[in-house]
Amino acid sequence: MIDTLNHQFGIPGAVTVSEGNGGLPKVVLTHASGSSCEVYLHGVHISSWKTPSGDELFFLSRESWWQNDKPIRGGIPVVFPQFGGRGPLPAHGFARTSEWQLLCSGVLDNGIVNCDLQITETAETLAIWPHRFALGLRVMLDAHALTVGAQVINTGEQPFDFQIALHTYFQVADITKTAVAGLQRTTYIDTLQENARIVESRPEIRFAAETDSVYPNAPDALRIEDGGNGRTVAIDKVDMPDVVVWNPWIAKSQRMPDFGDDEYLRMVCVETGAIETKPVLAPGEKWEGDTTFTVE
Ligand code: TA6
Repeated sequence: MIDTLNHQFGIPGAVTVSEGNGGLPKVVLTHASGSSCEVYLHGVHISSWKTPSGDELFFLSRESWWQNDKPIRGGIPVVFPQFGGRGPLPAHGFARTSEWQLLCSGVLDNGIVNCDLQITETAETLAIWPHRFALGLRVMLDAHALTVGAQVINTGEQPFDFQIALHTYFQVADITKTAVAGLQRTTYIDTLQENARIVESRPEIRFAAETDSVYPNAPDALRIEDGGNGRTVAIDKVDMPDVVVWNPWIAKSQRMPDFGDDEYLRMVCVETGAIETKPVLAPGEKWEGDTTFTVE
């Protein structure tokens, strides 16, 4: 299969399809600057995003599973059609454990390297979520930026609502020297305090305990200050109203079998999507949203 995909979608020096961890197929995008990213067909999981000098910007657990019925721990798990345990489906829905189809790859005139992937309903998804849909993801790699665009189309006969998120794990040198900026004055839901609604008073969110906060209708421009690496990642979202900030800290890290006990020290999740405000699609309607990550 990999040779066939490479023949169909490979572009010398820009796009290759190869065997990744666990024998799972992955698409590797390489920009002329030297930046790169890796997208597993399993869960359309972007597992790596590197700067032109080869610095890894995404966190990937050393304990991650690499098997078809489990999500990959790190990078960008795609959450759809349910966020967390907010419904009857498996946590975070089925998109991140589905096998995605590679639709196209290319290099734009401006040098951006891109690929499009998609999943549609299957007998398995219809059995737990009775809706026909097309969920597309477009990955666009530039020298210092990565844009991930999501698209949901209702291809059935009945309206449906859904939740969707890019559950992005960022690698940081030291969580105690890391801050998330841009959420001040936003009211957030603290899932660790019985979903208390609290106005964010901090210009910079810092970490000294488990953090699991949902910011509905958050500002579209955020920043992760990775003080330990002397690096900033800017996050710019369009039509993804909500943000989640998460670090499992010590106890939860110890409860996650696919996450090292000490790995909370080197990661932070800043997630973008539509969670609190569920989009509703009538038959034939389309939802689109995207997030751009820029390393500075
Ligand atoms: O986005 C935060 C969160 O909902 C946390 O509550 C935690 O459960 C995390 O997602 C990871 O969920 P997972 O199902 O991937 O272990």
